[in-house]
Amino acid sequence: MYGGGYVSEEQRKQMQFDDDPEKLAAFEARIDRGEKIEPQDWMPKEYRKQLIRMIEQHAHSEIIGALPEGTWITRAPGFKRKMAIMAKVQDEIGHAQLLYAAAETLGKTREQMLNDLISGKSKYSNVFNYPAKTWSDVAVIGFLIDAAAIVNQTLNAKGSYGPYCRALERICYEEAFHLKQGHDAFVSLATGSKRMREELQEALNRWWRPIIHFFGPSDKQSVHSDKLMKWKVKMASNDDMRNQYLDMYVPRIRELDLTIPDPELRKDPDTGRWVFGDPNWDEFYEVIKGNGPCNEERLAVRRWAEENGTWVRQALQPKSGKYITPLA
Ligand code: FAQ
Repeated sequence: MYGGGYVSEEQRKQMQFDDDPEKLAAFEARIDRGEKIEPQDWMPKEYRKQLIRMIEQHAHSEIIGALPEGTWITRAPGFKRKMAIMAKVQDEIGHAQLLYAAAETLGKTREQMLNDLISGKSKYSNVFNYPAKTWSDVAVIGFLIDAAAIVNQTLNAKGSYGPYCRALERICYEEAFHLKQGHDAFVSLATGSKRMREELQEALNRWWRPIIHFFGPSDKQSVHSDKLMKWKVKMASNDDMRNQYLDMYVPRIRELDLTIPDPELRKDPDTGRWVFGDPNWDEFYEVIKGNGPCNEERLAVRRWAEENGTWVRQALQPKSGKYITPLA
């Protein structure tokens, strides 16, 4: 089983011990009152570390997330869709900018974050390690993955860390637009010719499992949820977010007469929760460990960008000698 990033009981005690108990109590009281924590405020080491991890992974997901759709800018059907997907990809890079800036307020530089991405040390969302083989894949990403991101981000925008929440709020406005373009592309295919419907169904079959994985492992397997929810960084558990998403989007897929590729998927009338078939969590852990179908290809693009952008950063280098990162 996957063990990356696991915080042992020993480490956990050490982290608690390192923090002044009085300051910790005052900090937690502020969180309980719903106050925002700002960069200059005292915060436990573990809160800072967790926020850096999560915001950084989110930022990486945006720049890597631009790649599957980016390859479709020139191939999107028609001028309007080319324009829309180009604008969306540009927005995603902008989201990465906002998120890297929010993570920087916690003390990790952009250069360190990008190095950790390129070296494979940092994670990013599992879903972007799958290929966008057809235009239908782009429609699935634009509708169903953007929708999943919005469920997560709308909740977490009400969280405790000011800079992250403000970045999420802005990102959600833009993603609501992305969702409209994704939905429009998805519905056009679903209501199009027999061939278009078949292609969309095939794309849905490919993406359904990664989408279930998107919200993270089940609550029982989640490593960080308890602490993050206590400190209001995560405003709902992985299973609760996944359930909320299924509530909203299963009916919207089914009303288009498409088949969700999970015969066991049903809503339990007693619990009000969705029950689904085994989503193969081993596949999820392999993908986030770097062994998914496109991990190498995605990181190779970022390495290429780093290497080929060096001369630009050098040309822009101020006299102070401060290194200018690719996204600065
Ligand atoms: N992918 O203990 P938990 C987007 C890792 S933005 C990869 O449950 P946590 C926009 C996790 O890091 C998409 N790894 O973790 C867009 C941990 O490993 P670590 C990104 C995952 O943090 C749309 C381990 O598993 N969104 O899509 C994933 O409490 C369309 C144990 O898991 C965000 O990043 C995963 N899906 O909960 C762009 C939102 N799930 O670090 C282009 C912010 C879990 O110990 C086109 N992040 N892991 O080595 C979050 O809300 C949380 O971090 C979760 C995971 C919910 C993703």
